[in-house]
Amino acid sequence: MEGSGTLALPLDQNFQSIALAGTNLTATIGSGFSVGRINGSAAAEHVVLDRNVAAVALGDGDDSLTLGLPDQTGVVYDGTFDGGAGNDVLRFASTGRVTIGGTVAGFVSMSLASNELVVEGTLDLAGDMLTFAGNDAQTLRVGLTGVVNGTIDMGAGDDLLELGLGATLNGTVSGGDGYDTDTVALAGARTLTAGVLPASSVCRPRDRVA
Ligand SMILES: [Ca+2]
Repeated sequence: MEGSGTLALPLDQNFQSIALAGTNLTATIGSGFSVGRINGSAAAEHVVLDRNVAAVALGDGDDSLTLGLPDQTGVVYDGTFDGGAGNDVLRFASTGRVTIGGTVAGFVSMSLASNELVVEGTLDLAGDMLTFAGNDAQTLRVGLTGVVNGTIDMGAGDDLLELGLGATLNGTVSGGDGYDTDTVALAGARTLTAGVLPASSVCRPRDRVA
């Protein structure tokens, strides 16, 4: 799809792939159909999807991706969502808890309508720098299979970072402004690399298992 403007696409068939060349896309996928992948170009593309897809790669340019609908809850995004180079923005519109089950990388800003994000897949790749938008208190919960790379700033507000059993924190997570708390669930010995947690935070080990 080429040209400027926004294409509103209520799906009435499955698409293996949609290629955008500077065109914005608002796709209503619904429950009966699927989209394999959406590829952007070097130009800026703004994509709005009502649900999970297998893969989105927006390429260069200052792109944005909005996922979900406000009334959704407990949504798991198990696709691969790549903002590519540029100042790319990711928005999760659901007011209920959102879980990353796949991979999210290449975005510089993320906004969470629910203020709560669970990572069971991978958030960011090495070298990514991601800031949580908004001033509300936000929770980042890294679960059993969750991996967080890159440099993450949770922004303003009294934020909470929870590292569950088995969670992998390779990068750094900063609480930003506010009174921030990190909760680390421990089962036996646990070593965190120096500097991965914000210096201003309070670390409260819990769920300690002998
Ligand atoms: Ca692009």
